[in-house]
Amino acid sequence: MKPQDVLKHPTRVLTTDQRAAYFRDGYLVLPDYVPAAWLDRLRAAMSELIERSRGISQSDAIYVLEQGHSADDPRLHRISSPQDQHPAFWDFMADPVMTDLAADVVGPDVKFHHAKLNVKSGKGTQGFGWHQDIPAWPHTDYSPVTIGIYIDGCTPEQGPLSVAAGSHEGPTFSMYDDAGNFVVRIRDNDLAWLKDDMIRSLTGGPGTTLLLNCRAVHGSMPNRSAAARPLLLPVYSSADSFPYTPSPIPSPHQGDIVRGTAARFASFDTRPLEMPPDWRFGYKPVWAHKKPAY
Ligand SMILES: O=C(O)CCC(=O)C(=O)O
Repeated sequence: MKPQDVLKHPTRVLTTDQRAAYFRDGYLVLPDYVPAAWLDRLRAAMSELIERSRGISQSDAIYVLEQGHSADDPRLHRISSPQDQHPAFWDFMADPVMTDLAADVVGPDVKFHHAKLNVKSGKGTQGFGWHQDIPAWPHTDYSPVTIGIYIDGCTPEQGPLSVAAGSHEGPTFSMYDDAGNFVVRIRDNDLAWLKDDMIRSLTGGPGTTLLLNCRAVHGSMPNRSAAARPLLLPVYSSADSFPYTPSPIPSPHQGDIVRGTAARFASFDTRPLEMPPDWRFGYKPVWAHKKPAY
């Protein structure tokens, strides 16, 4: 669904000014949005998943390990599809606390696409270069929104997600490097337009929630503090927005209508988008994928 059609529906969670800011800037911050009872449940579930990671020594389809990870000192970059590893995460992602919020920016019929939990363990955990998300999972329009929840909050030292305000209205960029690797990073020579005064560094207390349009240019610095910086990142779209490639982070829940009803017709926004690698052949970290030959 396109923004002009979303705007015909009343908001439930956001004020009309907040929704207008999301469509203008491509992102929105809701300080302390997620209630403490949910945060406690999510924290407990995350601890269980981190405990399980003590048993592995190499990144796999679920865990992306950080340098120095060991059974004694679990260090994680990311947990992929946490909603498929612990029921608390799916309960949360399908709850109105999330789905009503998504509905305010994608329309009343809401579809789940995928999720990840960027744990970003403390002490030097790597950041993310400037990138856009939609080139990894193209949809028929640009309704998809990532809703980021800082489970424990995020300080400036912890590598907050940073976004270039208004960049969702600009072009989409290649996520391939010169050697044809899908590196999920915009090349330096495509970033001359990015000025310091456009960059918003999104910090906040526990439960602070970020809405990020799928075209918004964003990234984050390494986590230099001693504490981990877990950021839960479920992705939703309008029900009438359809992915046209397999997902790099697959889930049995992909395509679930978590609010409202399924769509009979697809919505199309034909602004161009470079194709991602072919994700059909099982999981490899995205950056290990090559550009298709064409
Ligand atoms: O977790 C972060 O700091 C950034 C996350 C991000 O940009 C992503 O996963 O696409």
